[in-house]
Amino acid sequence: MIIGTIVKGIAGFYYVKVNETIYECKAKGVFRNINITPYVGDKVEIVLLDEENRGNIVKILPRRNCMIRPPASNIDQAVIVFSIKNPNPNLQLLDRFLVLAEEQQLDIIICINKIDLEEDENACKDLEFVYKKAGYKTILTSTVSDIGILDLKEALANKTTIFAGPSGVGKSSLLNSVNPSLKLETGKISEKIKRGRHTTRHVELLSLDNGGYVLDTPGFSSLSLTHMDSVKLQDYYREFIPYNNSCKFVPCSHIHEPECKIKEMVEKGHIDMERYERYIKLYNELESNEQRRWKK
Ligand SMILES: Nc1nc2c(ncn2[C@@H]2O[C@H](COP(=O)(O)OP(=O)(O)O)[C@@H](O)[C@H]2O)c(=O)[nH]1
Ligand SMILES: [Mg+2]
Ligand SMILES: [Zn+2]
Repeated sequence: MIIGTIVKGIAGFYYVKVNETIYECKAKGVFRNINITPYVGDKVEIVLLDEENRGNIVKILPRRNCMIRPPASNIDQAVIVFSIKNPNPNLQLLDRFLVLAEEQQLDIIICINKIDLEEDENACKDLEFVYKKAGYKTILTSTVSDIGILDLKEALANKTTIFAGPSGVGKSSLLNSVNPSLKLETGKISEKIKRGRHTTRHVELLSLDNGGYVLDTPGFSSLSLTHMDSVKLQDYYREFIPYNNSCKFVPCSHIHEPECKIKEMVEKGHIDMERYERYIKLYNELESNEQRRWKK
């Protein structure tokens, strides 16, 4: 029995890595009948068809988790990359990435890149502090000044990691610094050329030389959370969790209700005020999505 990992899928072919060999496989009709599509990240059983590394996928082993966008399974952790400058951090977007990663129950590392561009050292530290205090592991990096790269590399060893974050923050550059043989394309210009050529974007797990896999995603400038219920949102704010069920009203949205523990903690400075304000904004957005759905 041969078990491998799907590292890439293009036009009906799945590339399955078994040790250091890649097998080009098709998924037999049996999956279509049970309505399962193989995903990058899937552990699969294959049978070989010939001596030329071609095979068939005959079984998908149970998934630990599964994401729709990008379509991938068995992801251990997310590295959410933002840059301190060029582009400036959009914290509303960062919080959305965090909410999505929390929903998927991924381990999370926040990477603040391009710190070489910020003369005021405190600006990086202050941003880092907000998220450290909320309970996140953070890494400050620069691919130009070679800062934080070893820490990042260590965090990726033997794990499957998705790199997420807006376009242009340095995701591909960071991966190249961690593992130079990847030779990923970087820079806005190359992305524009790619789009112009209508090259189809495919999802691919890249192998690192320290046993890890990474998924480099194209940047997102916005993230829709339309599938999410407003009442669930608070579960994805780590700093709220210690006060679960401590409010007078249960459930409590932590917005309008009196004697709300979360509001008290914000007033006392134990929870970051601006992150709480972004929570309210996101909550209101989810709630108005729901009202729109009900009206239909
Ligand atoms: N100053 C500075 N520029 C960086 C750093 N990392 C990446 N860049 C630049 O930022 C641009 C976008 O990088 P890229 O890796 O393509 O970003 P991606 O879209 O997130 O993959 C490129 O021009 C890189 O050279 C960094 O640490 N410092
Ligand atoms: Mg990139
Ligand atoms: Zn409350």
